[in-house]
Amino acid sequence: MSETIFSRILSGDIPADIIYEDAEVVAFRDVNPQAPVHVLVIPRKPIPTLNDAQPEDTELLGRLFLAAAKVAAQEGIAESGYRTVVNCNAGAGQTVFHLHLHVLGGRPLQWPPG
Ligand code: DGP
Repeated sequence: MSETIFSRILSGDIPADIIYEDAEVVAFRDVNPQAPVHVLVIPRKPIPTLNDAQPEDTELLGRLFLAAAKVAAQEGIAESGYRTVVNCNAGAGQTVFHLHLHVLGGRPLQWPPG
């Protein structure tokens, strides 16, 4: 798989404000935040898009969501509310082709998203 900005964050080549990590996933603040809290939760495993996730990734996908909830609690937005988003492919706005879960909160969020 080709290198991405996120694989370079995982390897330590590029700095990031990492706020949570474990054996499978890493969470860091988005460089271009769209809300007061905007964190990206990524698997250490390089899966380009959600379309590339396989049945053997089922537990890993669950871990991403559990990490997102942990991050939300850590950031104090669990009760007020937050949104998790996965953009899949360019038409949905995906720009970094290493699967990631956006965690957004800290302000009222509109629905539907743009
Ligand atoms: P997406 O559009 O769903 O592929 O989201 C990619 C996000 O990644 C976007 O919100 C900006 C963020 N991003 C891009 N480059 C960097 C970086 O070098 N560091 C950090 N922390 N975030 C980045």
